[in-house]
Amino acid sequence: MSKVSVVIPALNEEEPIAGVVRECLATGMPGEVIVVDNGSTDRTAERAREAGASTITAPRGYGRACASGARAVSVECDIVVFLDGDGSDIPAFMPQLVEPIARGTHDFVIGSRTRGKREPGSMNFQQILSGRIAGWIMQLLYGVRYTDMCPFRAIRRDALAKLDMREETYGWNLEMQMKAARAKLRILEIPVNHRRRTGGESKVSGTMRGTFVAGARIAATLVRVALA
Ligand SMILES: Nc1nc2c(ncn2[C@@H]2O[C@H](COP(=O)(O)OP(=O)(O)OP(=O)(O)O)[C@@H](O)[C@H]2O)c(=O)[nH]1
Ligand SMILES: [Mg+2]
Repeated sequence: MSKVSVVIPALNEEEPIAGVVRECLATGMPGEVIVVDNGSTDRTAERAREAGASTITAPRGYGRACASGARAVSVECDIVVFLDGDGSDIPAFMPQLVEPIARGTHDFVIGSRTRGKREPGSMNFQQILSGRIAGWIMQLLYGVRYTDMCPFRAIRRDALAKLDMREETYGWNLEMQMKAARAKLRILEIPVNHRRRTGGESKVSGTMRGTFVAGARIAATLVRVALA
């Protein structure tokens, strides 16, 4: 039996976080759920613990949160699952992400929201388009097929450790996809449904500033990793 650890980056998500943790646990898959609190000023950590997660803190930055979570998993962990803390990813898809790795046929399984059913308003046009464009570029670079930069994904822990992840903010997700392809991991993309965040406020796609900062970081990551 593979041991699954779930890592959830969360910054000021006191409304949605408990539901996300409970839905993860309800799948029966995770041995642990780790919520990485990036210095929230609300009750995110408390709510996460009440729902059954353990919590750690990390400096600001999406990538720093994910990296800290990956370092904090138990020694028995074989598979690390990442998803957002805002309730937009649907934990019920976790078995579909984990099983190909547990069976030994794949090393990295990533969701695709653009191939799944999306609740209206859950992804904006820029997010859909940027995921597609990044996918086309990665196809040219590495011959892989990605249609999204979905945060909901599962990866073998030892494979992740070898990727030497560096991105500290919004480039993290794309960096993992590029490095997984470059390392010739056995990759599978599966459609996952997606919904609007279940409470709280958007930090990225919902604001002009967030969209611009994240977009610039993602573009810089694409160039940096491609040239490395
Ligand atoms: N911006 C930001 N988000 C973080 C950080 N650490 C963790 N997060 C989490 O990263 C996830 C993605 O952020 P969201 O605000 O949902 O961004 P988004 O998905 O583009 O926006 P929505 O459309 O509102 O879902 C959430 O779970 C945040 O709580 C951080 O340092 N900065
Ligand atoms: Mg979100």
